[in-house]
Amino acid sequence: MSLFKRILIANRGEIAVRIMRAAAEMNIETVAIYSDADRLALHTRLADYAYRVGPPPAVESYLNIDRILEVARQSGAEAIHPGYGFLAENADFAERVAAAGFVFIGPGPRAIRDMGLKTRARQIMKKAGVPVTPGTESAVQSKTAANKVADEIGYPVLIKAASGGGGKGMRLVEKPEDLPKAMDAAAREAASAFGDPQIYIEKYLESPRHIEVQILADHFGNTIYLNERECSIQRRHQKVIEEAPSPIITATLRKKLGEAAVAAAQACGYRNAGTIEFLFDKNLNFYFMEMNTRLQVEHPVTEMTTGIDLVKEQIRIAAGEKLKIKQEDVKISGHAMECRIYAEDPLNNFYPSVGQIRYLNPPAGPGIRIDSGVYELGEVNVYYDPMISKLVAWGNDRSEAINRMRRALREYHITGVRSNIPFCLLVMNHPAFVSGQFDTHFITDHFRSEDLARGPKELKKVAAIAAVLAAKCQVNPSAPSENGHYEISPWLTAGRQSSLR
Ligand code: MV4
Repeated sequence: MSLFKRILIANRGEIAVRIMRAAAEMNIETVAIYSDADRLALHTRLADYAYRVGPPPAVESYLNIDRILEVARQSGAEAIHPGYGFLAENADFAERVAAAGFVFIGPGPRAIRDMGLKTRARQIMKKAGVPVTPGTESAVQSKTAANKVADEIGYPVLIKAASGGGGKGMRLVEKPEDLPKAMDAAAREAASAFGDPQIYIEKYLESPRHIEVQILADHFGNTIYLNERECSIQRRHQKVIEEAPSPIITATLRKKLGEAAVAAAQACGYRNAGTIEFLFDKNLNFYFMEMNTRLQVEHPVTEMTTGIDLVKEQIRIAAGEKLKIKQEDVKISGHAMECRIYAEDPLNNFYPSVGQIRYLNPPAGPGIRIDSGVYELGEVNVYYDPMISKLVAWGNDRSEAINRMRRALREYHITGVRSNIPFCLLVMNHPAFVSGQFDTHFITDHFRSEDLARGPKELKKVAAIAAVLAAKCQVNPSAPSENGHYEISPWLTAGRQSSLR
């Protein structure tokens, strides 16, 4: 049994780089694809081979299936890793990759298709005995039928898009009078976002936590769970901070949850790496929400606490190897925390901030891992996701991981583009976050954009005063003093606890 000689990575940014690193350690050559906007990008530079696929818009480049398959043929790649986003959960792509004679490093098209249809996924999970939220297992066809179901399960209810995910086409309904209008709005939004107006109904859980389970399944019927990730800290359905393990999961609950995840994977004939997302209510009851049929952004926190390289496992499974890891080999070592670093301005409603990175000092040192897609003097462009890196901190326990993350966030200096680093620090210092007692409403409950913007306006005045003083005193913070010797500048020590002055 031999692994691949060369694989193509149908993605960009930090995840393309992450996949290349696994391949390089396995002595597998890598083929990058790049759009015109990414000619000088990190993933383009780090690959063994790089092929242009098209102009910047994703539909013409990273989503261009014909062109990607043509590059796969030209480059002599044997397998294709889709990463996340773009074509990762496109069943037609998985099918066409196989039909063209390449190995798709991911699940089969049937599992992708079944899990992509939320109603179908609910049917499969219910049948397999995996708990699902009360609601319908098929699309609601009429307002009469919807009224009946909503009355049975009780208000509030949530209308969701059958082909949805990620919160689009979702409507919360508090009382029966609001149901017809909400159904129309949800169907309209679903049709425009997913090309499918079908909707279904679920009982609404008021303040759930989002906890998901990583699984691995090989082609020989072996499926294992690699424990959970806590992903409740989200903003507009975008995860911001993830951690493993979840602060609320006990060993007994972990086993029950893990076994439910394995049952879910087996029920849809799953192969390769996948994630089952669950919602937890206040009483620690959990319900299947969705299955993500791909490698996820937050996979590093699982890697850092289990010691398992998920991308290498994906490649080995796709190459037809048997899983070497047994369930009893999966242990949890310490605690890992991930902050997604976005080129977004938290002072301006998290609006994307693009341009050249003029200066970059990423943190390092004990327990720190950075998966980054950028470099100093590189460009952050407008065409793709504004996430530029993932900062991961490992500690022996949650408290050490948080302290290490705080230290790393303070070390992380980026200029040229704004980032959410200061916001991540606010979360790391928030008592509700530190206590571990939070739910999916954490960011809306504790932060308002007016408040985020206010403090720094006052700081701007201080900065202006400092600039005037510096000019008046003709101070150059890095020049030697009159006697010609360099001294530790008061500009560097001002405001510090250290007494070095
Ligand atoms: C829910 C829910 C409450 N009850 N379903 C949000 C995205 C989509 N994947 C499903 N989502 C939710 N489904 C029921 N029955 C609350 C959410 C939800 C949410 C879930 C996870 C993380 C953040 C969230 C933010 C708002 C709503």
